[in-house]
Amino acid sequence: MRTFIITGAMTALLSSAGALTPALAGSEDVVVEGAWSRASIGMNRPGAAYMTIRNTGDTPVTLIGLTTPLAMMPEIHESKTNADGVSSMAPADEITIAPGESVSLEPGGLHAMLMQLQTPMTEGESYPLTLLFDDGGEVTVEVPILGIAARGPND
Ligand SMILES: [Cu+2]
Repeated sequence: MRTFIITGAMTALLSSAGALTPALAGSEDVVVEGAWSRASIGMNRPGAAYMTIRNTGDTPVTLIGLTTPLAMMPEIHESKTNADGVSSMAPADEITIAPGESVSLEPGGLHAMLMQLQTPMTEGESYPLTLLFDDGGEVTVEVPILGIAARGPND
């Protein structure tokens, strides 16, 4: 890490430059690893995307939403299994990732739910998924579509 000694004049310069260019608080340090989806049967049921989102920076980042041309209503969901073994899922709140930490979207837990598919999800193809962060930053990842019974990015 570099240290700058900032004079008063430089501070004024930096803050006026900041007014022109939105300062991203940390999403530029986000790395997405191991993204994958399962192929879908048609378009009537939602798809899902899984990945690991890593914050390599030194400020927290908060994931606030998703966009993709593949689905009209992509949402972050969380699956839970209750004491009776019944699984359900609900939209997750904003997900904050601390510096140096990562969050896994995986079957049975957090996932990117792709509702209102615009095209079928075909094995061997891929699609772009954009993660939106609260600092205005966006990270787009190309998600490969694996087989219908895939259980992870390497299956
Ligand atoms: Cu879901």
